[in-house]
Amino acid sequence: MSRRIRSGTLSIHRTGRHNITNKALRFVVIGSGMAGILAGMRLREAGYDKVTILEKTSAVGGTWRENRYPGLYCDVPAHAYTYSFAPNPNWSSYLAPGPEIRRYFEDVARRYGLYDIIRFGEEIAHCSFDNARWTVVSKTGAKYEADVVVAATGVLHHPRMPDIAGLGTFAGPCFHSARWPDGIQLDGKRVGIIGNGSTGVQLVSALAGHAHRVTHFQRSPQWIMPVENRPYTDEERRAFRADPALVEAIRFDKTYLGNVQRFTEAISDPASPQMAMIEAICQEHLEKSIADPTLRERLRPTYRAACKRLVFSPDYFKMVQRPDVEVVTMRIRQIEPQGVRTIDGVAYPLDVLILATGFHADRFMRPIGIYGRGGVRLEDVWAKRPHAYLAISMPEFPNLFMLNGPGGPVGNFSLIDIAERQWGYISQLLALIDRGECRAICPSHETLAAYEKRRIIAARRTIFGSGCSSWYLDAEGVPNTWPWSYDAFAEQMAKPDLTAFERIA
Ligand code: NA7
Repeated sequence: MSRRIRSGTLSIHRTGRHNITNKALRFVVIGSGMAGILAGMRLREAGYDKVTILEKTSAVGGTWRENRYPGLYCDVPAHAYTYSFAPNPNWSSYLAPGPEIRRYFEDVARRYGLYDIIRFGEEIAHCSFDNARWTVVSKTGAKYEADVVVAATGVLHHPRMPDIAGLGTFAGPCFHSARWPDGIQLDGKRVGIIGNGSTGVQLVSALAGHAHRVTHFQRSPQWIMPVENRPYTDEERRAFRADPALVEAIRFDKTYLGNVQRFTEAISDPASPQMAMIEAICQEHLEKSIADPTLRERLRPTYRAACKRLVFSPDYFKMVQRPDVEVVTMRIRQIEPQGVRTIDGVAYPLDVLILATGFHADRFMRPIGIYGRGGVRLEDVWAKRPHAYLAISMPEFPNLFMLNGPGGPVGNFSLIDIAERQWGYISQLLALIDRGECRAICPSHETLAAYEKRRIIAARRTIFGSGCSSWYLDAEGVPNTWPWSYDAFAEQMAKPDLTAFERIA
């Protein structure tokens, strides 16, 4: 992508610290997941004391609060999926389990005093911009006034229920993976899992050997990237606590960072040697791991590796070869009271049915009604596709900034790092408002139009656009992702091009 950094840009460290001059600025942060905690912490750290975080549920943690299924872990190394300002020497393993990550976010929120500024049970109904300020109204009827709104609402939080005939007729427990029922007992049960994204694959690994039988229904096979996971020993953790440099060494491990770089370069150039390497690893993993040639062919995707988000697993291929695990690749015809029937007429009797069928990734902060300058509705602006300048801001929605917004980098790397870099960018815009150079700021229409045009052209050429279905794609089949390299992203986030913005006095 072209460099659009010009003179007149501000220089600031990407942590987003600046010397504030206007403590009166009021902030509302929507959401207390990873990104909301980051924003809240950074704002408090900067010295703002009128910061409110609004959270629709009763706990922090976002996706790590919503997802509680057995076997949940983050496929980004734990020490890399950690805030730069809050290293955690106590991670139990190279890839951290979900509940531990949730506790980490709770702990960070506590350590930084964020519980004092979080209002739980406040689901936002609408936000409107008028007279250079935002009015945020929650479903409880509470009203918050803010100069700046930060939307930290996450991406994967609206469960996608599959459109399968008879779904409501199943006699046993049937639920989406992100709606795990308290206390459900699966040991000794016949468990069906529909969907083989990261969630379905993790579930199979966790339930195999505990359930009486696991039946994994796969509409399209997945490329599996092998990954090693291992627990850290007490001794290692003691060493991490004693010497932070050891944690840094893992966080900035050359192999890991090299993988991230290789991955993002591969995404943006499917013909690259980097992509060939990723494909070779996945293919070799399939060839070498699955002994039965028939099963191997059934597990072989017909699209390119990394077209869908790569599934990382240390043991999925081992698990599917167990006698008590069955992979069903025949299409599902219907769900019946006793189980699932495929189009060849075969019935699979089940006690429990888990829908690991993903999320509506295009919702972002919706269904919140967001009304910008002159009453412009976000819903209308995003009618074709959700979009934003550099994934952060939009014309007519001044002082509304998104973390992990549409078109941002998503993939097999740390979203915490992405959000921190985005915050570094946003904080430079805030510095202008803070110093009174303007009351509000948003990109111009020309800026966004030119940016989106370039982004869409590049996005179609990425591996995500190479011919498969996935949650990366928008309604027109365009990957709604950052289509350039990681370095290009880092460079863009380092300094805003202020000529791209309209300043409102
Ligand atoms: P994903 O990656 O969106 O996977 C959803 C899976 O569900 C995928 O295998 C789909 O098959 C399958 N699916 C969806 N609808 C149906 C129907 N109707 N019938 C059969 N199969 C269906 O969601 P995950 O929760 O696994 O992971 C989401 C992200 O969370 C992941 O990428 C990480 O970033 C963390 P398809 O491939 O469409 O044929």
